Amino acid sequence: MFSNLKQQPADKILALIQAFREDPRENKIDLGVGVYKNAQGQTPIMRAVKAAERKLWEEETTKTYVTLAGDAAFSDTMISLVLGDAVARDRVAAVATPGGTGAVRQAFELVQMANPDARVFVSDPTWPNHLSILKHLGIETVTYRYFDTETCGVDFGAMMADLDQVKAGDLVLLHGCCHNPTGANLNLMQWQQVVDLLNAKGAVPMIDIAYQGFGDGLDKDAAATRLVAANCPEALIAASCSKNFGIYRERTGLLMAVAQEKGLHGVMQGNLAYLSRQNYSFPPDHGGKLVSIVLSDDVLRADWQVELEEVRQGMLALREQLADELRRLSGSDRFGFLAQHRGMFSRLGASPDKVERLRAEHGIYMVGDSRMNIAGLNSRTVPVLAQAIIDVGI
Ligand code: PLP
Ligand code: TYF
Repeated sequence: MFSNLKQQPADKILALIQAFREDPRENKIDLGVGVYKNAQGQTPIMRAVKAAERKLWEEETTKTYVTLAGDAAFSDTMISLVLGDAVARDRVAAVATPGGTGAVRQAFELVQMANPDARVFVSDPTWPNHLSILKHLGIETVTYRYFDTETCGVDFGAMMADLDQVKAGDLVLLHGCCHNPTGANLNLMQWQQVVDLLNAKGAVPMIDIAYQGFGDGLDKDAAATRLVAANCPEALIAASCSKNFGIYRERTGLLMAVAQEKGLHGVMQGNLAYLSRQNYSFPPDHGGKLVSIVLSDDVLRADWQVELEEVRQGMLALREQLADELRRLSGSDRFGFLAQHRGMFSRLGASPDKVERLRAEHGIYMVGDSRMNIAGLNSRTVPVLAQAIIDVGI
């Protein structure tokens, strides 16, 4: 039986981790996988998360099963964090999932159950796992143009022209903030136009929000998601706690299904629980507990927000420094987009051979599509990267 299996293509982002590890050069720079790193290159446990862990260790009295939907305190605190008061709580069904990836996977499965003919529209480019999960599930995928390689911003005209092809019952996947891999995002007026178009067509939006707090701040980063949730008859939202709580390996995410129509809540909640049961029964609980403890304790929450804000400001400062350095070296503003992009990533718009030269000649690792993780830099390595970018002729 197993001899029928074919080798699967490796995840190009994860493969970079290994390649970087094996590189003996001391001054190598890792701008690959999307994990936050501080100036010392570490991914620390956030103070409030550590404190929540201590509290949980002291107070938790059982490890028995929770429910198929996970801990209600986790859902409630996360729904507030992501949606604020944009929609009434009784319009939102939610399940805890293994990471944001689990939420994405289960959202697609829910769509498949609700409408087997649904096509899923995804930005070109998007996070590669979106594409591979859709392919694995056998869901028809259509790309819409998104990134303008000239300006390194969003090609909004092309995006809207492509989204004009959506039909009633299709799903349109959008990144809530901090687009991965490009770093280029819509403004709120553009979001409103997308909402109006989808509503006119009868298509359903799905928001993947994995970087709330990494772009313009917790509320601003959630503004587009809230706009969609408040103004569309139906929406799916996949939220990840991996980055903004720094709990990557705890596998903590939440899938939310919003319907304005009264009476759908029960059936949606039941279907989400059903999907958990088909996949793994009960979702992981530890990470969700940490999140709900942090979010419902005023002192821990305030400390978490301070630390998250430091992370965000640190990445913004690196963006400014890199854009300044490149302005000086290139004598032009053609890299100004780096300071406009938001989140961990920016797509440089360089060809794969230039990305390869950065690795071979300078020991600088980024994804082949020229996506770099800004958090892999520090104030000392920014000038090194800037010089290398100029040297390889980007
Ligand atoms: N969606 C996007 C766009 C991401 O970049 C990520 C990765 O961090 C995720 C979802 C899910 O991450 P995780 O499953 O680690 O929570
Ligand atoms: O895009 C990234 O780098 C993060 C981390 O299969 C990641 O989202 C990368 C690949 C993957 C899972 C997570």
